[in-house]
Order: sequence, then structure tokens, then C-alpha cells
Amino acid sequence: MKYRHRTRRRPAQGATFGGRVAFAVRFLAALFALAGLDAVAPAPAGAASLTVQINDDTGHPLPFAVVGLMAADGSVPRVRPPAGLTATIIDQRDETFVPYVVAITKGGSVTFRNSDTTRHHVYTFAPIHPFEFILKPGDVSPPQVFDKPGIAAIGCNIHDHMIAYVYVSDTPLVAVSGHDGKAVIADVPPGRYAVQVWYPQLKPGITVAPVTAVIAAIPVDLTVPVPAIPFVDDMMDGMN
Ligand SMILES: [Cu+2]
Repeated sequence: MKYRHRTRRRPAQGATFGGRVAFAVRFLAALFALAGLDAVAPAPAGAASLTVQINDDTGHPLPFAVVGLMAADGSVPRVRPPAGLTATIIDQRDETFVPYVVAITKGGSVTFRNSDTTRHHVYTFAPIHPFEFILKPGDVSPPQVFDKPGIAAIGCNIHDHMIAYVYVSDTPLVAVSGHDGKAVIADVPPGRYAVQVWYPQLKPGITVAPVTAVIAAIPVDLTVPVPAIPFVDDMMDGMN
């Protein structure tokens, strides 16, 4: 699959809004289909990993989607987050932020590194943690600690095409889908959860409220169809 974030097209606002509606409807339809699992799937004895397959509505796997599990009653699961969710790195390579989307838990940090031979800038206007600084070649930033949940779009003022997203999660049960569209959430205790899905292409202007619903048992593969939306070239318009 060709990565959509390389596509340089701007969708019409109306089309984007329509896509969001389709997302909600189709997501809920998929969950009604899952209801049967509730009755037949035995509760596993211990924690297991949950794989959520994220596809767009053309059936292609969607990378860079953030999948989070909240308890079905809306509370935050009391699980210790793995180390990768409390401290992570975003590199700058070939005038690209790598990775494009990271998920961390509230209170976690992101460190930025410049592996290019040119200068980069790093900034966000996100209310949850605004900052900006310059990174010379080889520089590593101090860890940026995100104490509030939310989404921060990260940019570089020197290279406008550079963009990344930091998803700061309330729940420690969170993962980002890979190139195969699979988000694997490790060590999920048995129980009922609300599945929240977010990805950058769903965001025409501001943060989109995640769609939530309940799944019944783990382990389970959940296919969540989402609409294929051409990626926005100038995504800094969408920054808070
Ligand atoms: Cu740059």
C-alpha cells in the first residue's frame, strides 16, 4: 500500500465531514456484528494481547491509527503502561519526522532527535503542551513531558512538509497501527472495553472525538472500517 501521508491532496471540507459520519456509522455496524461474541466467547483466564485491524473503507490496511481501550464504564483501566508508552523518541530523518504518529500515556515524554545534516525546528501550538526549539544536526532535545491527554500536531518551521502527531492517552491500553493496519495492545486484562480510534486523516480542523463502543472478550480481532480520505497537504491548518 502506498502511504497516504505522502499524498499531496486536500480534500474538500464537506467530503471530510461526510467521511467522519460514515466512519461512525460503519464502526457501530461492525460492533453490532460483534455482539454475538459476547455470548459465545469464554473469558480468558489472564491478560492477552488484543489485535485491532484497522482498514479504510476500500479494504486497505490503515497505518498510523491510534487504538485505545477504556473500561466499558468509562474509567481508565488500571494497568501499568509498558515503557514505550512512557518515554519515546521522534527522529528527524530525510526531512521527515519518524515515526509519523506516536502514542504515549499521560505524563509520558517525547524526545526529539535530529539525524539529518541540516537544521530542524520543532514546534507545536497544542494547548496540552506548546513548545518550540531548534535542533542542529545531531542534537537531541530534552524530553518533552505531556501531562494532559490530547493530541499535539508537531511541525518544523524550516520544512513545512514535516509533520508528526503525539497522541497523549488517558488509557495505558493503547497502540498505533503498523503498515499492516494492525494495532496490537499487549497485556489486556479480561473485561469489557470501549474501543477508541483516532487517526490524523480524520481531522479536518480540530481534534475529532474518538468513536467508542464495547467489545466483549479478548483475544479478538476487530476490523474497524474507516473511510479512505486523501491526506491534507498543509496539515498545520489543523493544529490547535
Ligand atoms: Cu525541518
